[in-house]
Amino acid sequence: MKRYDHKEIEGKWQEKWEKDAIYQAEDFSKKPKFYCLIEFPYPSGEGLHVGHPRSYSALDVVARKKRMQGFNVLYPIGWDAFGLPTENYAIKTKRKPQDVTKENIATYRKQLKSIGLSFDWSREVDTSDPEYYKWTQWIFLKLFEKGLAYQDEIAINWCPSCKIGLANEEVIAGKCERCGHIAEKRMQKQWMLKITDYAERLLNDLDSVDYLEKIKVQQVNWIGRSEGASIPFKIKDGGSLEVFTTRPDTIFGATYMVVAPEHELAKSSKDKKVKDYIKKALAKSDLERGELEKEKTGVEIPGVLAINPANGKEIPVWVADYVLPHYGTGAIMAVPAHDERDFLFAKKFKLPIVKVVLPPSLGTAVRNAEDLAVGAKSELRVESDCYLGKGVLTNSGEFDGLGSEEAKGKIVKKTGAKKTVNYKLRDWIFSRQHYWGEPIPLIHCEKCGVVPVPEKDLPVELPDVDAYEPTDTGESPLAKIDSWVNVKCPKCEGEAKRETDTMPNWAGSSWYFLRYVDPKNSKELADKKKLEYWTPVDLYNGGMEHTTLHLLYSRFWHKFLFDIGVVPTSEPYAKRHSHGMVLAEDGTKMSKSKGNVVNPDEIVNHYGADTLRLYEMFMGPFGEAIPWSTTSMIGVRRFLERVFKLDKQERDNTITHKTIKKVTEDIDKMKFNTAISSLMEYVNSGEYDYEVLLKLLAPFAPHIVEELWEGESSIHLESWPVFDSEKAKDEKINFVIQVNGKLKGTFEVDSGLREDDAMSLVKEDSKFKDLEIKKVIFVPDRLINLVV
Ligand code: ANZ
Ligand code: ZN
Repeated sequence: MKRYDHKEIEGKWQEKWEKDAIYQAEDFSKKPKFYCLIEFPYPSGEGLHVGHPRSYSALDVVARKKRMQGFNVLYPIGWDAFGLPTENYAIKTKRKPQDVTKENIATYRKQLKSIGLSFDWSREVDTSDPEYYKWTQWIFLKLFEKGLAYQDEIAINWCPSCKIGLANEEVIAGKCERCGHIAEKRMQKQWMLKITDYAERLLNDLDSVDYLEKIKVQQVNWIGRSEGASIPFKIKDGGSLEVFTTRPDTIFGATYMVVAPEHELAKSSKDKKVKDYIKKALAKSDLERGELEKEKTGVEIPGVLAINPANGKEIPVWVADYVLPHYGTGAIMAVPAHDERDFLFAKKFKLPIVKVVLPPSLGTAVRNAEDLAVGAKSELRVESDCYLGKGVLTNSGEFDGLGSEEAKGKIVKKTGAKKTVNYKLRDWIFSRQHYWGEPIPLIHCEKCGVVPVPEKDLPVELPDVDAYEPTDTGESPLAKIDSWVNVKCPKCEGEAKRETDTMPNWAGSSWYFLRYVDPKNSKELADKKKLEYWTPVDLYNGGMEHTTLHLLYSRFWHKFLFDIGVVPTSEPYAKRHSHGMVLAEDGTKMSKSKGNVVNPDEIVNHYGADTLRLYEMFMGPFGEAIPWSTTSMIGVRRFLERVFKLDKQERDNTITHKTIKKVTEDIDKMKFNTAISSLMEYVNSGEYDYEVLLKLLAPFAPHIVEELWEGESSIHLESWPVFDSEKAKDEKINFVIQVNGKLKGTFEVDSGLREDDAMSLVKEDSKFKDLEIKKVIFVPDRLINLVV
């Protein structure tokens, strides 16, 4: 009996697959296409993390199964290669980021190949390759041409010690990520992209895509559409102050007003206290300022009184940093009886609190609140005299007794307000003052202004220099490289200077999936026919942390490219899924400093790529964070050892058809762990069909099955087993759910329901989802009892 020697087996087949190019996608094939995409990695100096293979193996499973089902699959890979860690490392070691990047990519490529993923390596892209970023720059020029790129003076994070502008992600808890010095705010000219022009479409078109619900919810909240009204308040000595409110019905309770420290009304005050306050407030980040828990601060602007248009009362105007400058009008009417932040503020500064909305009656309020969507619980806070819900008006003159909704419309009319829509979404800050990014392809000419680099001169390549350091002015390091900066103006041929800001590393990743379709095209970003064949992406998997930035940015660029006729669809991804993190054994995040990082190379070496892949798919539900467990990983290895020694036999029995059905459907639902459990049960039953077993296992553990396969060509070119639905049909049973032994309901389910499937049914049911379950008793085909 031969030994399961994973090293020999895996190396041998990886070489053969590569030689035979069996995973190459074919443009325009007659087969149905399937475009399967993972978020391409940033090739950091640290190499691959065991978290990477979780997502890559999962989509590899999907890709391999789809291929066996007769699809022409595109499963590509590339490098998101621009970025700060590389730049910082290069500065520290006095090397070129180009060279460091090349080395890192080589390491990643080797590591990924050792896992046996079925990528089409012939389509590799690298965002830092001038042949690639030529097209990133081209897209920028199109945005500029259409008025969607503009320059603005905005507050950026600034480290006074490193003398450098920091991206938001470089500010950790208010401090510079490099040196730990407190980051300040500083005004600087930045290129901005008008993503806000697309806010409405980015929101509405979520209806047309199949994203996990939690992903949609996050995008909806991030876009933050809010309907309300702009109401003008007269200022006693002339002028007016416009506020944005979602609750015009509370206007009789507006006992003071607040403007943001950036607001003209605040800035024009000569008062020393006001001036001092503004200075301090401007140094804080929006995040710090917006927090509800934070102690409220503010000062009254002396000599300024506003007139409440509803009742003619004179009310004071304050400046406070809890009002943000870029939302609504940067000014509010404060209604402390019905808004929590206003309430805390009014308590602290002893401002009057006037109740103007009563809960319809506590009973109905409770019921209504329960009917409301997520987050509505706070509506119920009646405690501390601050009632946030809608209700019946009181202390509101002629409007007393009206319901909130009806009153809103009438009050908007009476006060001469306008209905308005606001978005939380801000324009995208697109400038970075760094070296290692795509140069923004613009030229500044004294005579002609900002002139785009002509298309024929793209790419604007980064200058090849031995050393570059941050400047002390906050400008990009490129600003010091005279030979690169000084150019002729493309319009008037006079002396001009290049733009020295570079793009953020969200740029290259906003369209890379389009380049995979046609990676070597030198005439356009991708051939139109190929785009029509391959796009949209059928399945895109990535981390939840990319939901609001990357996912929204790339949807925005895609919509823009659609509008100018470059791509055939207005949405880039038909379906979006996300994976959970792989945690350290103790349940904490793996980190170098804690020394709890599992190195995938070692696992591949000692246990084999198939074990790593199968274990990562088996460790738990794909969407959840799961701690690494060496013990269960070894269990998975034992399973493969067992498979290696199985007898060859043929069976056409019920369990075979049921297993095919279960594995097929579970892969479609991305429930990889339960698919693997059923394969384990299939082996345990002893009644397996050997060929069927190998084929079903092929997407998960591609090397070992290839070794065991005795067909003429690769098992991965075989077709996926099909089941006879009659034979695979389950008997229906009434499955009982108990809580603490009491009957709480029944589900009609297929017999043979497993415990984890029963638990997911229970969790999907709103009746049970908030229970704190202490223990679960599971009786197969009869009941599940939750002890709480
Ligand atoms: C009066 C009022 C009474 C409000 C009340 C709320 C409840 P969303 O839903 O997030 O859009 N607001 C307006 N502009 C602001 C700014 N620049 N900074 C901080 N807060 C601002 O929130 C809209 C509400 O947030 C507005 O409605 C306003 O407070 C406040 F019982 O006006 B409201
Ligand atoms: Zn010029």
